[in-house]
Amino acid sequence: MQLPPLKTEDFRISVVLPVFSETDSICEVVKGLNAILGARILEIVIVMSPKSGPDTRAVCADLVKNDPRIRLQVQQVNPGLGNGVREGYAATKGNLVLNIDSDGEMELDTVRRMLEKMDTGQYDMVVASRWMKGGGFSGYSPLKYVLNFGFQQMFRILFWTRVNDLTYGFKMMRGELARGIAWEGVLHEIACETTMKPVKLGARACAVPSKWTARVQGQSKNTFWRTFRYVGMALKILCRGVEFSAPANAAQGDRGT
Ligand SMILES: Nc1nc2c(ncn2[C@@H]2O[C@H](COP(=O)(O)OP(=O)(O)OP(=O)(O)O)[C@@H](O)[C@H]2O)c(=O)[nH]1
Ligand SMILES: [Mg+2]
Repeated sequence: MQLPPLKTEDFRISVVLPVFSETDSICEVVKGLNAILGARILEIVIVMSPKSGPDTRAVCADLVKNDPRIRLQVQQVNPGLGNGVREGYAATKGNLVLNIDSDGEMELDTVRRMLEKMDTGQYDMVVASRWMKGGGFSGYSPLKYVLNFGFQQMFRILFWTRVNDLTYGFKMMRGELARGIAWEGVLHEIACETTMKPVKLGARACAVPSKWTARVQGQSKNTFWRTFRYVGMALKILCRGVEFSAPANAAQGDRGT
């Protein structure tokens, strides 16, 4: 596949920010992104779960009130982060889409490194990697750590990619990919799907180091058992390949090239 070149001065970034039970960390993420990306932010699409509590709702409403680029979307199809991210992607208009969690676990400085890679014009997707030198985990479950390591080793070979964090939902990709690929993940497996499908399509992908630090508020919904959904998704993509969402979008035109 080959996407048309995108010049640095033309970057218009849509941020997709899924929200479930967070409050303060949402504001910190928005503030941090504004400091790093500034005028390159076209929009911030907050996709809030319909099950979010009043505190979370109030924080989101406040953010929208204070910045016209921020939109609040209540997730239509529930449950699941996957449905939320898909609705967020579909609503974007930017030529770059940044996917970042609102729980404060993702290192904001990584976005600078993503931009540097995008600036080179050599990549369609830049993925944050906790497994690169300079990245890492702090406060991660030891069992999940071991399982995650094994997953990376196996699927990196099967997908034949240098991207060495295939399960992380923190990434920047071309808008054509975010809106053009038919995403299927319902729960947290969307995190690996959104890297594996572009890689499988032949998108030019690279990774940048990133530190993960366990949240200090709200609850993770990513239970141990959901880990196995990642394996199911990866195998499905390997066996069935990748489909496109709508005939009219740009990525479809690149199919097979
Ligand atoms: N819209 C929406 N957002 C969600 C949903 N579930 C989780 N989120 C958000 O998605 C992000 C990631 O969710 P977590 O449950 O922390 O999952 P995770 O970070 O992949 O998993 P951990 O490694 O355990 O932290 C957070 O910003 C949550 O607020 C959901 O059902 N709908
Ligand atoms: Mg989390």
